[in-house]
Amino acid sequence: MRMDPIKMSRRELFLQGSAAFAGLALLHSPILAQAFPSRPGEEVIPFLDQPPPEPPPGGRNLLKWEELNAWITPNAKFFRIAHYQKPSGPVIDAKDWRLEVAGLVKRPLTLTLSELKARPRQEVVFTVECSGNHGFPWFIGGIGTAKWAGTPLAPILQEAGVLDKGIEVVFVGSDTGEEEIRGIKMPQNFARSMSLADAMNPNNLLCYEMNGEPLPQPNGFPLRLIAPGWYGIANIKWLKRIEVRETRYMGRFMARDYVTIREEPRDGETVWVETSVGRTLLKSVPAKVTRKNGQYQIVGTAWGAPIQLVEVQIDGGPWLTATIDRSEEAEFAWKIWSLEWEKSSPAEHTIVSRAVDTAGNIQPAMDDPRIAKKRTYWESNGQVTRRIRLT
Ligand SMILES: Nc1nc2c(c(=O)[nH]1)N[C@H]1C(S)=C(S)[C@@H](COP(=O)(O)O)O[C@H]1N2
Ligand SMILES: [Mo]
Repeated sequence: MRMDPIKMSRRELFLQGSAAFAGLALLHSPILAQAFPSRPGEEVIPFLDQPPPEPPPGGRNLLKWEELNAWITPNAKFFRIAHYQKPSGPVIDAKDWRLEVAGLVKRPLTLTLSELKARPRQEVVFTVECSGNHGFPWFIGGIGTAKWAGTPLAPILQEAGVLDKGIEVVFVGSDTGEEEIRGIKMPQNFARSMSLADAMNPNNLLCYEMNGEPLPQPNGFPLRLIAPGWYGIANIKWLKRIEVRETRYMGRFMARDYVTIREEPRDGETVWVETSVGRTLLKSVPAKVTRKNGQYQIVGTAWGAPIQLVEVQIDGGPWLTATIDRSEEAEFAWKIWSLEWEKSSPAEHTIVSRAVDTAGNIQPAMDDPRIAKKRTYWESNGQVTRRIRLT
């Protein structure tokens, strides 16, 4: 399936246009303006609070929120996280590469990249957020939205024939590191698992394409898992083996790291709840403030759950309802929202947003016990406050 011509040209425009966003002043075309809440000739007012600069180049390539000008994040601007083989993971030659489907299956499979590409193709626009993206003080840019393409995972597991005792599916990356427990050092592959039921979800893709290009090396070339609705960590890159097991998988990034540890009150006592990072949570952020002819506009995004509405609070005032851009939407992608800032004044201001999902759940404030009683920073979907000075 190809994108319709209008979307195609718009996207190409964004890709080509990236040089124009080196500064914070934005150039706009009329086509771009209709796709995204931006006004030709507007100017971006940078926020006062900023994450620390990233060491260039080859770093994590974190999203600079003020540069957000499209629903889809171009590949060159997409963030990248590699825990082993830093900064950007293993470089793999597709010729020598195979995907193994092994473990508790009747018919183990070995698949080449061309065999995977010859299988039925499926696409999904999905916002990948690192679960470590917790707002200020320091990590806000571990997020991006891409159109991912690949072949569905479920039919491959079906073909391999999972045995009755197989309950867990482990996704093993080609990247390796060394882990040490009680003085014992062990070489490990980066890996995460899902229950068989979660792995069989028809949305899961063995993905080889990102925004119409082969998967870039830092994002997992030649193949990664795309698990729409899950935090970044579940989307294993540089995939080499899928293994069905009869026990829980307890590797570092499943059972020790990327584990949320929270205090919860139970009958007057504190219970410590530890959970492996899992599905995305309802979240929104103010992305940028723009000015045109003295008129200010706030633009932001909301994701992680089906969004009903987004509200914005300025300087602790009333919650104002933002307008959600309905021109480009997808189930697993962020929504773009905007708000005209009616009573702007030349002073320092705070801006905070909160999303409400279709079940009526409200994105928690930072002092909500669900956030405040969390001792690890993973899965922080609290409301993000930005500071700005208008002149
Ligand atoms: N093999 C492998 N897969 C991985 C990782 C990794 O270090 N190795 N990092 C994970 C994390 S923590 C995140 S947030 C996402 C980021 O995806 P991206 O680098 O394409 O943005 O990849 C996930 N998949
Ligand atoms: Mo992550």
